[in-house]
Amino acid sequence: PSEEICTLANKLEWKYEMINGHLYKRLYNKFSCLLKGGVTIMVNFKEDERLNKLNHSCAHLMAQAVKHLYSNAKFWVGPVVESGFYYDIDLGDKTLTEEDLPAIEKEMKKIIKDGKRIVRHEISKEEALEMFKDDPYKIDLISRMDDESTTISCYTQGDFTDLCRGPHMETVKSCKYFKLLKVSGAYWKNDKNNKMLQRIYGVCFTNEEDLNNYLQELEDAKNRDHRKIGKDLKIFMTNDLVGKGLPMYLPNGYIIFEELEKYIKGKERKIGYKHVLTPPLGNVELYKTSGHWDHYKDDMFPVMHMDDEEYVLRPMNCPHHMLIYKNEIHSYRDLPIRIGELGHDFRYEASGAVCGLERVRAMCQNDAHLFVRLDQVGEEFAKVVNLILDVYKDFHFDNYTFRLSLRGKEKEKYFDDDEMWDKAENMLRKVLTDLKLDFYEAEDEAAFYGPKLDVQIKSAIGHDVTLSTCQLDFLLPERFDLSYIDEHGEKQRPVVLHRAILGTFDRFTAFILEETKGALPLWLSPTQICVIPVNNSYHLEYAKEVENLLKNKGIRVNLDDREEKVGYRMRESVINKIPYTVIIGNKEQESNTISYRKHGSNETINVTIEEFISKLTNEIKNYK
Ligand code: TSB
Ligand code: ZN
Repeated sequence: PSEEICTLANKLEWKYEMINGHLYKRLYNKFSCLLKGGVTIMVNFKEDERLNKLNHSCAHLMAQAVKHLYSNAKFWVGPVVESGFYYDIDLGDKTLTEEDLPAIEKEMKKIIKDGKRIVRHEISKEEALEMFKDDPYKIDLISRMDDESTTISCYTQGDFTDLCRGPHMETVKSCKYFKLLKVSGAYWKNDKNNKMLQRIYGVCFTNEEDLNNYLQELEDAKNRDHRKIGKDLKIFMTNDLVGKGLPMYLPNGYIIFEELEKYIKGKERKIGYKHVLTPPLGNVELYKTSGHWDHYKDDMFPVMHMDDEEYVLRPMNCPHHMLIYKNEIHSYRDLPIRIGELGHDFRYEASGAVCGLERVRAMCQNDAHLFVRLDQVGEEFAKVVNLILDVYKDFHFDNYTFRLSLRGKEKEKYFDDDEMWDKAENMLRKVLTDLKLDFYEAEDEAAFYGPKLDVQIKSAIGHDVTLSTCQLDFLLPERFDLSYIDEHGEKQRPVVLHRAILGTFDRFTAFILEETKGALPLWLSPTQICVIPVNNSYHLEYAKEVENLLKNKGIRVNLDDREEKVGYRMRESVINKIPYTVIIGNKEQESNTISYRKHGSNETINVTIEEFISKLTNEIKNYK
């Protein structure tokens, strides 16, 4: 990108782009900006030459320090990545841990202080082979360089020489503001049959402020990670004995699940959805009929053989819903028919991709299939988009983007019918344009049966994932031979919209935990109120009375009558992100009132119990 674009992009949170006469808007994030069709503009590390060079030099500096500490160290490659650098190192039998990093950092600082120049020199391939003859990794690299006449560059700083294309800073002194971040194992050449090397990650900046800001950002992301919050607040757990990607909701998590269920079903019922319950597995024939077998098998758990039949855990609920629609004859007047389900689905997600509640192998979708006439597609789609916006407003979400997900070039992944795809994609594009929605287009992100409107969000650790989705499908009605009777008594095919507003309860929970940093709104909080009697001998009875009054109103209360100091119990209530902490002491008891503190505030407010209850019920009702 031109310098102009970079400057602009840095200034704007949103990036605008004119493509085929349409204006696209895309949330701009600090490191990369995905425009359309996979064009990625990298700023910061990739675009800033100096930072690039600096991080590269810092990788060499780290390698030199490692060599000082571990004389048997052999080095593979040390590239600059989007946020810093890493180096893959063979340390024999030694497996590094994070505890080894401070010593390496210390040695790096010593080298910086020594302040050697970084000097480039060029040698022939033959000389290089001789120079690195004891280093199989370098020999591997050199051997793959073009031909005998290639000149190879090396960089030397003090007692350390590394093969490198460069460019580098002039002296190691420049690498003053660095930090080693983590270590991990990495197979040589990414092949699990090869030796596991030690990969050390680090980052380097031109000044202390940038480094500190970056480290603070990393720290914030770590604290916002739903896996940490989910553990701290006892929301879910995983255990390898159960299996990868199979989280278990603890009592607190199950309350969130139930509240979300009540919430979304209530909204859906109001606008004409009917909910059903269908089994989470089905005959393979069902998925052969739907097309999942041809296009989605790799994402499914393997077949179970039962008697003479074959069954699979379902990856989606659509086939079941198609048959529910087909169970009755429908008139054009009955449409749209909206069949919703909290459908339990199973997908064989790659083990490296599963992540807490964000990407699981057993999930529960907030799913629905809408059966509509062709002339109702636009209106029904608009209703789904409005429902999404309505829900996001209740949750105060505003960090998301709309993506029109289209078919990609790998045609075998998608149902093969060019005409159907063109029709669906054009129709969807028109619907979105008519809705004046800001969206960008992405190829190879469609479902196998049709294009989608996806709502993309960013997780704390930077994953770009889909939350809500609404999909246009001409295929499944065909495959299941669905019909309705039109006004002339003729059979017609309905169109299907697949949609999930919360996506899955799993991913939604992950997202809301990260958005709120665990401080959930009152209506969703597992424990809504913590009641603390100052002194059990005097105040316990009244505290219990308050507890019961709240409980009778359906409010989730925890009476903390442990023999601990008030300050300690209050702090714990804050750590557990409980929305309101109620303190009961002499004053409250005598005046028949309570004093409360709202999470995040230091103000203590004294009110009557009636006032408090009415405040709470009002807040709950309005999803505050
Ligand atoms: C909307 N048949 C449609 C349905 O009718 C469907 O299954 N669409 S989907 O494949 O896009 O999944 C729906 C939603 O589930 C996604 O938008 C996403 O929010 C969520 N989801 C998908 N895979 C996972 C997963 N592995 N873990 C958690 N949530 C997931
Ligand atoms: Zn579906």
